[in-house]
Amino acid sequence: MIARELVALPVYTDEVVRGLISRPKTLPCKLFYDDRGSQLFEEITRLPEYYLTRTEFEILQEYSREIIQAAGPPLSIVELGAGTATKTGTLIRALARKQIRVKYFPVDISAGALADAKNRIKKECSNVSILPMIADFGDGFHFFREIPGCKLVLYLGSSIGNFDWNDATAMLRKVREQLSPGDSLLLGADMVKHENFLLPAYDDAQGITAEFNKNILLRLNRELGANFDLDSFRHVAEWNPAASRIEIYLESTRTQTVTLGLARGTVQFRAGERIHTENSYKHTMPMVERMLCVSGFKLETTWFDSREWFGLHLARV
Ligand code: AVI
Repeated sequence: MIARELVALPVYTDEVVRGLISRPKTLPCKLFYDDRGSQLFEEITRLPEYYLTRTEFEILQEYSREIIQAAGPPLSIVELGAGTATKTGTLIRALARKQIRVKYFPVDISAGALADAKNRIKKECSNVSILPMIADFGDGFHFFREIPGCKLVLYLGSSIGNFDWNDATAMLRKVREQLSPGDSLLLGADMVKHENFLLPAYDDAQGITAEFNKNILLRLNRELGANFDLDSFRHVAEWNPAASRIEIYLESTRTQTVTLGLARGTVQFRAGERIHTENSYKHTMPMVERMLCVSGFKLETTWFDSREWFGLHLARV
């Protein structure tokens, strides 16, 4: 009898195969974020060209008191996709000036990121109870029910921009379903600006974004046993004004056949053929208002930086 070794396929295998046999070829951007990808994204947030993180942080530093006043304490802060909570300290401190006991609930899929978030906020803000929650947003937001009292839900970093319209509104609607009158949402959204500023943010001089993009292929080689030759793909970032989004691709520089290892198949590439790996939507105020309204929220106040490049939008249920 032949002993066969059973090998568990990564959970994303079907999605990857479907994406690579479709026209145009696609890969889901959630695959960016393994340990190396998360590290590269942290590096991106510090790049001179990547204005998003810095600009949002400036708005928070300038307006945290106003934001907290508008949200209306007493409340708890819940941060979706908190990551390592690099920007949240100022808001928490502003709330701590208004209310004796502050509870902060960072929510993320990564236990490692949550541990970092807890340590950071503990150092930056005294007298705050930090209650990390591991959750996959795909499973909904039922865990909100475990959080008593009024909530200010943060969804920062323009993470909403990586969802297409239907997925963004479906996600916000699920958040809305678990909130009650008095609760609010603070949504960070990157705004439309000239492509001379947008494109370098997604194609930086040091090539960190290119490495971040190619990390998907490295991950498929490692976890699926695929044999993508990283040197035969180049990083491409384009501004699509009609769709109001930056589009990220990996473009094959030659005709080639890639084997998908455990997924047991091959994929052919023509020279110049692309894999679409990410969209990053850039918003106008009508887009933000409509997105919130369709999801059951009403936009109340927006805080911008001086160039109006990034907006923090406070919405009520
Ligand atoms: C996480 N997200 C908001 C980033 C963005 O700007 O769309 C992901 C990213 N992709 C390339 N650079 C950064």
